[in-house]
Parts: sequence; C-alpha cells; structure tokens
Amino acid sequence: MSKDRYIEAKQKWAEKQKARGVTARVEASKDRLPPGQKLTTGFPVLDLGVQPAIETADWTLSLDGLVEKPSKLNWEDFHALPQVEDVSDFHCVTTWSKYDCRWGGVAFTTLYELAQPKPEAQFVYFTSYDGYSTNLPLAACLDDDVLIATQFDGSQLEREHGGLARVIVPKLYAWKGAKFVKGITFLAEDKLGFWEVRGYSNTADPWTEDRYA
Ligand SMILES: Nc1nc2c(c(=O)[nH]1)N[C@H]1C(S)=C(S)[C@@H](COP(=O)(O)O)O[C@H]1N2
Ligand SMILES: [Mo]
Repeated sequence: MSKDRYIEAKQKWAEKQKARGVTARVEASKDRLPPGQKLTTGFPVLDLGVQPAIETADWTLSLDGLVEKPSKLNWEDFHALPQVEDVSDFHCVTTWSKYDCRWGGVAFTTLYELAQPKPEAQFVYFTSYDGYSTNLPLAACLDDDVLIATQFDGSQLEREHGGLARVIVPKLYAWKGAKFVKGITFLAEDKLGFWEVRGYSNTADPWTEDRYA
C-alpha cells in the first residue's frame, strides 16, 4: 500500500471507531492493562510506510525553539550524555499493549537541562525523519520515564522500531512517542502533530481510553 493510502486507511479507521462510540469507559480497569487493550507478546510495527535509513554519521537531533541553548547533537554528542535504562509498558491506540519494554537512551530531562527552555516554553513538538510529528505539553515530557531511546532490550534499536532514536512516553498512547526522531522544538503555544490533526486525541491517556478527539 502506498504511504498516502495507508494514512487514509488508518484515518478512516479512527473515524469509524469514533462514530461507533469507542470513547472513554465509565470505569478504567484497575490492573495493569488499560481498558480496551489486549496484551501482545510480539512487537507489532506501526509507521507511515517508510522506515528511513539514517547512518550514525549522518544522524543529528536538534533542540530548538524557545531555548537559551539551541543545539544540534550528533551521534557522539548524544552518547556522551548520561545514558539511562527504563522498563515500561507500551500501549498502542489500535488496542495492543506490550509489557516490560526495556529502553535505553537519554532522559528527556537531560536534554531539557542542556537546552534550557525559556519560561514561556510550555509545549514540545517532535519531528521525525519520516515526516512524522507529535506534540506534548512540556510537563508530560518531564516524567523520569520519558526517554529518547537508542536501545531496546540491551541492543541497538532496530530501524523498524524507530532507530536510530525514538521517543518513549510510557504513560500515554504510543503515537505520542516519535520514532526516527530528529528534532525537539520548545513552543509557547501547542502545535498539533501528525495524528493529532487527523482526529487522534491530544491528551492520549490510555487509562481513560482517550483515543480520539
Ligand atoms: N516517526 C514515527 N513515529 C511513530 C509512528 C510513525 O508512524 N512514525 N507511529 C506511532 C504509533 S501509532 C505507534 S503505536 C508507535 C509504534 O511503535 P512500534 O512500531 O515500535 O511498535 O510509534 C509511534 N511513533
Ligand atoms: Mo499506535
């Protein structure tokens, strides 16, 4: 399927789900699996039909927007930053969840300290090498489980899962984490990302089935 047709199909699916009344349940499940999700032991791949091949020599991550210290990190710069690991659960809006994903990389807070966002910066806009984008309130990015991951299960993150580097925001549906990330922009006003302009929720809380806006 071509990229455009794939996106169109996924968007139609979202509209259909919304029309069917797939909205927040009255009571969220109390256990580990958010309501409406099914546990998977595999690792499905979701993308826009392109998995850009970036060599480490060509990879950069820019930190820009309303920051005191804009920068463009290369692969070496990125690996000179403190590396952390975090194990978290992964919830995709298309109703699969995966437990115990072991991610390694740099904490968002490390990049925050490096870039020094100005007080008026309240939102973050992520861009990717495949043309994807997504957005978050800055506050949601400052949880210590939010990472820019380059490792999965102790090995280099595979391209199909967003390598060279992807963002992980475990508390929200996974579309809020940009695979193939190339830029992090700090903004005063919110700016909707790829799926957010196509009908996905802007808040994306799996525990309240906050799937579609
Ligand atoms: N760059 C980029 N990031 C993306 C996407 C994408 O299409 N492109 N899809 C999102 C969605 S909807 C999900 S569920 C996860 C999927 O990650 P996975 O392919 O590793 O399962 O990546 C998110 N980040
Ligand atoms: Mo997803």
